[in-house]
Amino acid sequence: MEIIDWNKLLYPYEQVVAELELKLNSISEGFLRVGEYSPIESVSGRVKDVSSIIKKLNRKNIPRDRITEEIEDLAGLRVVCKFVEDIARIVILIRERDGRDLEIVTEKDYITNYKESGYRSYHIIVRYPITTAYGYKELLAEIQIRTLAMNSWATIEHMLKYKYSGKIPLELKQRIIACADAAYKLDSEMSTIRDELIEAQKVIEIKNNLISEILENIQNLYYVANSEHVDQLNKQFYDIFDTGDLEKMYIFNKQLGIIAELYRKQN
Ligand code: 0O2
Repeated sequence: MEIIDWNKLLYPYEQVVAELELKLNSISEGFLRVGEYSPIESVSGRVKDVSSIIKKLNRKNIPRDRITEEIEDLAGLRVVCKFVEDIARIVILIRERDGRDLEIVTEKDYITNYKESGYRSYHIIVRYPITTAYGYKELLAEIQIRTLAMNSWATIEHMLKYKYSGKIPLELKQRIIACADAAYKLDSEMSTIRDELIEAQKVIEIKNNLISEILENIQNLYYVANSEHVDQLNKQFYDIFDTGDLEKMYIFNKQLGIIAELYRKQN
């Protein structure tokens, strides 16, 4: 039997994971930068470990020379979101990239058609192009999209499966299914407060962006203004910051603009 060079086989997948992780995180960052609610709570990635690959090969009777074609999740990305509604938004964002920087191979909706185990998640298998030390490749990756509740359930169930080598006792299995139903109910309840939370998060983001802008403006003033005056303005900002009043911060930022303009003209 030919010996598999696991390092050589899996190394390019590390690049796939790193690039996709960066791109998915950038989507989230983009929303937050403009003070918008991001449907993405967190992104993580991993390359499947060798023992897990061998188990899958044996379980699904896959020939060893077909690993990269048959195992779709050698590169795995997990996108976690707060609400079920966010999943659809993330799916749309990924579909928009189809034919651009990735190609969607298939989608598996385990939310509408949840698994017997109680597993809920939305999977998108993509073909992703990379240029590695070994040349150009198009490799498969699996993007799992799920809510925080679905994720905590799946993480615990996965650990139990591992503990019992896939053969979880019936009584425990039933309790796990009951937990999956409870997680589903939690997601449904959470959906009812989604709009309120989105509004609150938007205000937080707007405030954070405004604070960064003010601090940058104060910093820039040191180049053109008298430093005592800037220190005074700095102190004034911290007083306003303590009040937490967004309106006052807006007005203060506008005043900074006027002051900067006056100094520039004067110089
Ligand atoms: P690991 O250890 O996470 O890597 P298919 O032929 O498509 O039916 P396949 O290829 O196993 O079978 O795909 P499927 O069913 O979509 O599962 C892909 C991955 O989804 C799994 O990878 C798990 O990560 C996750 N998953 C699927 N079903 C369950 C489940 O019941 N519970 C949990 N916790 N996760 C699940 P692996 O290789 O099975 O496992």
